[in-house]
Amino acid sequence: VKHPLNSKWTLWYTKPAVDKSESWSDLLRPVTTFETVEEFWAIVQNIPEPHELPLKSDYHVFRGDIRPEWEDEANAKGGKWSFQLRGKGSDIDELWLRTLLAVIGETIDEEDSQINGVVLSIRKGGNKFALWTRSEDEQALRNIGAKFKQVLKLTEDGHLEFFPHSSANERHAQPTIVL
Ligand code: M7G
Repeated sequence: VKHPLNSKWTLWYTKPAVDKSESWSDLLRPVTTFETVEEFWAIVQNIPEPHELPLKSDYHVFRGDIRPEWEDEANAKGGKWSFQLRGKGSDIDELWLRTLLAVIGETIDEEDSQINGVVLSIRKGGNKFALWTRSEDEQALRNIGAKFKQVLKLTEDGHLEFFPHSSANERHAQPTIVL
């Protein structure tokens, strides 16, 4: 018996650039699609864990046909809740799995799905987790942010930041909400 998820999801991978001529769209590729719990676990068991990924790579898990890009019409009016893991001590593999389960299990926003996808970015300055949302509705975002903090086991305030995609190209974009 297979246990269907609420949505179909696609895992995308951004590979690190080897030289500067490679653009964002050269590096981003869909890897696989899943729509049941069983398919999800089969994928998780067969892909590198976050701690094995190279610097400057990303995993993206997005709903249905939504591309993990600001330009996709589902993302255009939304933004992301972003958390940067600083220092050692946190288990990135565990936090990523907890985040994925919360997203595909739809436990973060139970009513209408504000969440389009989730991104893990492997970066020198600290790995990042980002939850991409459909809109900028502040109350909905605060509710989602509070749940995301629980998933990431964040006990203090000030570590979760919301950035609208409309500011994605600004050099010194400031978060519009901090939790
Ligand atoms: P990032 O991974 O969001 O930031 O974007 P970080 O590396 O500082 O952690 C890195 C670069 O990838 C951006 O400056 C863009 O050139 C490109 N890029 C990232 N995203 C998410 C997009 C996107 O959605 N659309 C386009 N066109 N480029 C993107």
